[in-house]
Amino acid sequence: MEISNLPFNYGNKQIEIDITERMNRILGDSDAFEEKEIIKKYLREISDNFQFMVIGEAGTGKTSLLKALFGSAPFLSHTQRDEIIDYRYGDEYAEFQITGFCRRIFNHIDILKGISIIDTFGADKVNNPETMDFIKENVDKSDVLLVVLSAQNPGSMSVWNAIESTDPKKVVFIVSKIDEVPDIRKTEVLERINRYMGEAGIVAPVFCTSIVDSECSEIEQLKSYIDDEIIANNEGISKQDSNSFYIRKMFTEIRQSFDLRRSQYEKDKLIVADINSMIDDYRADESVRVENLKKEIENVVDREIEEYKNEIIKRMNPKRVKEQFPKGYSDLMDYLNYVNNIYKERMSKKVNDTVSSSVQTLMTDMQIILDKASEKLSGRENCIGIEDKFYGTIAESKNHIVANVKNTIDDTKKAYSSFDVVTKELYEKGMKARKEADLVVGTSTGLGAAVGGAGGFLGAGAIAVGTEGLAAITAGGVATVGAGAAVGGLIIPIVVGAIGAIAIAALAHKIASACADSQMDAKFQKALEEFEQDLMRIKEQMKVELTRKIDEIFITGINGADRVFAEYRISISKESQNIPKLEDHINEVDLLLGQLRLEDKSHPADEN
Ligand SMILES: Nc1nc2c(ncn2[C@@H]2O[C@H](COP(=O)(O)OP(=O)(O)O)[C@@H](O)[C@H]2O)c(=O)[nH]1
Ligand SMILES: [Mg+2]
Repeated sequence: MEISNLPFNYGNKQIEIDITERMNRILGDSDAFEEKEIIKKYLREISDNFQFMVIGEAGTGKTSLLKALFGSAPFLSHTQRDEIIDYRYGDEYAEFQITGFCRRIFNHIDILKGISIIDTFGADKVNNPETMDFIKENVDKSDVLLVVLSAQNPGSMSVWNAIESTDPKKVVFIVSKIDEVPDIRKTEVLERINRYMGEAGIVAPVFCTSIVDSECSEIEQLKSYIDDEIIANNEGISKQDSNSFYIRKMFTEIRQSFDLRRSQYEKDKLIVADINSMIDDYRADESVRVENLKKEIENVVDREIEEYKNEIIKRMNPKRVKEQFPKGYSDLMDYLNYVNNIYKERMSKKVNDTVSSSVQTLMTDMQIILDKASEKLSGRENCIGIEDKFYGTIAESKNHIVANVKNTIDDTKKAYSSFDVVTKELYEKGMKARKEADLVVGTSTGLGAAVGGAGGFLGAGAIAVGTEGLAAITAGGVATVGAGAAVGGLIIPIVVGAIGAIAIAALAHKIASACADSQMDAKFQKALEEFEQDLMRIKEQMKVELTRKIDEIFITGINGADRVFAEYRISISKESQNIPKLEDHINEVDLLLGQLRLEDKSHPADEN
């Protein structure tokens, strides 16, 4: 709403409410404690509405006068007899019963912003002291008091009583329905009013108005008087004008700080975008590499299982079995477990070597990204000083986040390189320990007997690096969560699915019983075929399990590295929401300040 369209010059008041509310929001996340308090105080002061009030006897044209002054929109003409209505601005229409005789009506009409218009019923109809007190209270409170007198009874006791002790500077008299009064009477009425004013000690102008005369010049004069003499000299409004001088000063300061904050945000946004795109590219490359790795692992499994199968089948010649395993089932079982064990180790090593060489590549690439990111963060310019009155704390917290991310990057890089060493060590240590265990058990109970039990199937355990690896690394000085998360993902043990245990037991059993059978050859053949089928099924399961695990390792690994930047990203993303909102408020305040009419009053702004 253009303030030039307002019926009176209280527009500054509306603008100042808008400015103060926006300044309150602008200061919201700033450090400026003192400024926040000042603005809150202004808000409290300004929320007192600038009050217009009309009083007079019933039927004298009070409501009609309000309509003539403000436009007809909100005013109810035929209200209940004894009712006072307080018209105000609201986001939507609403009504509240303030007392038994006063209703407050909120309308979503711009001209009502910041003001209150009180329309009263006839003062001559007031029949209880409570209502009169309420009227008098509001007469005192009002900033513009319109006293409507009829030509018939300009000396109305009830009206003059109600205004007797009020400040005359805000009072204006209106003789209504002047069109119905002959000219000779008019002079007499004015004389009488002057006399009453003298008696009441009030000096105020009198306007004779008619709402039926569309060109009534006295209505225009009345409006000018209200503007130029009453509103212009209103204390509250002058006070706000001086408040707005301070707001203007505050605004200039915060706008400078905000400009720095925005530049900082723009710079951070670029850094985040660069880091994100590096990681996105990396993810894309990585997914190709992971697919290849999975194929490679599948090939390893295919080849190893094929050789394992051939190794066993080659030996399972009916005649040789009898010679080589004279003790039958238990001998055969020991042998099968022995072969199984060898292949288990072999396959574990191959799978592990293949995966770990890929993990090395992953880490090398990740280190390059982390280096680049770190370089970008080191080159990050600090736009806002931590001593900034408004945004020092924000600057400090952002610097802290950046430093934190850089530290995490360093730790993660360290963890990556120590992972390189630890992996190999643990792998070898793990393998050695397992061999020794097998050997101890093997010598005491016959070759492979122990591994023929629950643990005796190919790849039962974790390959090389188990949870031990994670412990070793996290204990090895990786202080931050980010690093742990990044590296931890790479150390998830690969569990190769169980193969062979059941198949071997079945094979040994079938072959042992076939040896004692007349149809030995045929049974042998059938047992081998079934063994082969079991192996094929197990092989497929193993491939599924391994590829799933590989996905898991790499996804966790990348996500872990990605998380290193999370805090920084989140802070920039929050800022991406704050900046435009603040910018909007700042532009609005700028515009509103330009609309303030301060030219014809003296206030501190003039002194500068
Ligand atoms: N002729 C004439 N009638 C008026 C004028 N002002 C108000 N009226 C009429 O006087 C009656 C009472 O007016 P209203 O504004 O409701 O009076 P209120 O009771 O003081 O609010 C209505 O019929 C109006 O049309 C005026 O200036 N000239
Ligand atoms: Mg009325």
